[in-house]
Amino acid sequence: SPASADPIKVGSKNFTEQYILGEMYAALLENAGFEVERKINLGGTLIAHQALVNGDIDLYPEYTGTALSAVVKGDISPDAQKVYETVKDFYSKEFKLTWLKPTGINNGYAMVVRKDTADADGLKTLSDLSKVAGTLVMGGGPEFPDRADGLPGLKSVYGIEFKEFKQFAKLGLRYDALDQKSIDVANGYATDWQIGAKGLVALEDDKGLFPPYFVAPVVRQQVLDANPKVTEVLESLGSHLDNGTMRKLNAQVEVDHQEPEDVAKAFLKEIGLIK
Ligand code: PBE
Repeated sequence: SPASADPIKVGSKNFTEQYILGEMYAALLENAGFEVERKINLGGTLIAHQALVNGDIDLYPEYTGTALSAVVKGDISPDAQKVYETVKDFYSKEFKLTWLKPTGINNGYAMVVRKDTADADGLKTLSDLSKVAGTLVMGGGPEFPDRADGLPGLKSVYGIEFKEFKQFAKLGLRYDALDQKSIDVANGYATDWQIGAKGLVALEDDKGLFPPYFVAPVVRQQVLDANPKVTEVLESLGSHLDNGTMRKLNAQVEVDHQEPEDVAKAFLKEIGLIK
């Protein structure tokens, strides 16, 4: 039985995939006999990170490239292992936080356009986009204007400056706005079900602005020290998740309107990790 009587506080950021992953971590821990407190849907990256540093939560799912760009502010590399080691070392030294092993989900930004836009302007890559960006309206999330892997990176690496940037707190609304042609470009996420379902074109990052974004549980070291089993329990998820699987799970919540907790538990049962 667990060494610590304190509940383990599981957090997440504020979008569907995060709710599902947070619920998976919570269900795995409960299945292993730990008491869990859920603090799902905290807010954006820096809010979740601060909650972890403060001990308001004990763990949440984060993406290696996100930590590299938004927290570590390190040099972008296309090498997934190198990015992982960079953020893991930094978090350990700076915050006493431990990055457990990542899953197979690499959920990076996907700059997407409608097929008619791609056809009209011959767009395949972000370099192609740079030639017409001044005539296009972009829609993105609240973190995108400031993050190094957001608008500043598009400008410095590709010289991309849009006619206008519209901010959307809820990702789903960006896809509606693309449909309605009130925006021309959106910062999709690689695991969004909409990219395939709506026949959108994801532009190739031909100059390597974006790093890899593999997701892993980030956990307070103190909690791992008190509960050594937590590492094994959370890492059991590793090989079972990839982008295709995550897109399907995201659709079960956003299209089929199932609860993230139910989606998470049904998946864990299906792959035999919980009863
Ligand atoms: N991402 C894509 C975003 C969301 C998914 C990893 C770049 C992030 O949370 O940082």
